[in-house]
Amino acid sequence: MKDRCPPGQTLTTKFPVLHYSHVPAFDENGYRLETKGRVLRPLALRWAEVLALPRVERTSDFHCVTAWSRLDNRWEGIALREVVDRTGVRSDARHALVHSLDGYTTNVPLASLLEDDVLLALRHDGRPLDAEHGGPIRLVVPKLYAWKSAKWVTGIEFLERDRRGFWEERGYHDRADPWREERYSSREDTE
Ligand SMILES: Nc1nc2c(c(=O)[nH]1)N[C@H]1C(S)=C(S)[C@@H](COP(=O)(O)O)O[C@H]1N2
Ligand SMILES: [Mo]
Repeated sequence: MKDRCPPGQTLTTKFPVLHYSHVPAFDENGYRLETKGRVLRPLALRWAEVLALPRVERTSDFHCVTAWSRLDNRWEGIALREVVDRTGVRSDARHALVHSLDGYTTNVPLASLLEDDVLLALRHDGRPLDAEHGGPIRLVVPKLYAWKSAKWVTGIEFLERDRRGFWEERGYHDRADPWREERYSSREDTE
């Protein structure tokens, strides 16, 4: 297991809940999953259209910057790549800013979003995703610290230049690779 536990992390089988504010109310009728910015076809998918997208299943580890890691999470949902293909991301797009219902944002390099294990997850470990864990729809970016895995996702903005999100503006690292312990922005200067 050691090779799956990044430096400074402790394994847990629990699934702690962390967010900066409250669990937002989700309204199926008003919901839209939007893409904007450097795209050929901006999308505004209704909830029924989101549910009709092809599903994939991926098992991956989840590393929170508060030092717990939870192994072998079985996520089921829509491959982020599926959304990227449908919206047609322009060739000058390099970064993405993910937006959520609670006003949360987080930035992820486009290349990281295109990894095969990145999903808009609807189910976790065989059950519908709990609201407190981002249900009914959350991003999962397993290779980065969990604050990049935005809960209650409403949109993805594709950008030429990097733009920091909620925690990245408040002292967290821009990239957030747990294997390099990219926890705090103070480390960005020394790299
Ligand atoms: N929309 C939204 N997504 C969010 C957050 C948040 O406050 N709002 N917190 C992030 C943080 S800091 C962490 S550690 C993970 C925690 O996910 P969990 O509650 O499912 O364990 O969600 C991330 N996604
Ligand atoms: Mo976090």
